Amino acid sequence: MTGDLFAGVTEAQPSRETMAEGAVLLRGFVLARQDELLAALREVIAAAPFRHMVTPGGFTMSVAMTNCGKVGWVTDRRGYRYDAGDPESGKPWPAMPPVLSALARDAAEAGGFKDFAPDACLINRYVPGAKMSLHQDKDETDFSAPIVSVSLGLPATFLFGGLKRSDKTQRYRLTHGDVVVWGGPSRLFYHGVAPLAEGEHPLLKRQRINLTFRKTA
Ligand code: MD3
Ligand code: FE
Repeated sequence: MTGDLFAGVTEAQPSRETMAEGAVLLRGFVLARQDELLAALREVIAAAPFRHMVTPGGFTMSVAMTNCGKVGWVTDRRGYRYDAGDPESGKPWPAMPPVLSALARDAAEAGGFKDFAPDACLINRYVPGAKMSLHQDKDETDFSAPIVSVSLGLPATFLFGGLKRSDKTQRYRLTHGDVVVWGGPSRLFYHGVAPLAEGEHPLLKRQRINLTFRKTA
């Protein structure tokens, strides 16, 4: 459909931009399959609703979270970890829907990482004002696998630093349908999300949802 007069809404050609060594931004990568993705996401959220977890330091996170996959990321007063069970329900996390694993695999390949097979998908929900402070993702054991992140709904300002907390941060605006693949040297870079601005997204209303696909073991 390249060159189609009506390209631009859901069939625009995705673009590819390098943010740092190993970090690739694929703008609009989700759009062609967003309906299937959102339908699968709704089922996951019905089975494992969003909740605000507590950090080991005792702070309730402004971002609400849930998971799907073999394991899910959890935090409580005891620490951060991946767990096969949802602590709220006592049941296993919902399985990762095939449309989600296929999206992660295809995006990783487009970013230069073949055969990505995530065992966890952390689902973050931001409402205006919610933020995520600068951190590293290092609760996984295999840092050779990338992390694939998917942004849906309201736009966010993403902060992207370096290997040290004190490294200067770059800012990127991530919008509905964008995917970022974080591998190689960027896998352990500090990153965060600035407080979400007010707004209303046509499909997701007053929220931003971010998916991060991980290979934890
Ligand atoms: C860079 N989530 O869940 S996604 C997280 O938008 C998280 O909800 C943010 O950071 C969000 O841990 C950012 C982008 C992201 C995810 C993982 C990374 C960037 C990353 C791992 C290494 C380097
Ligand atoms: Fe992170």
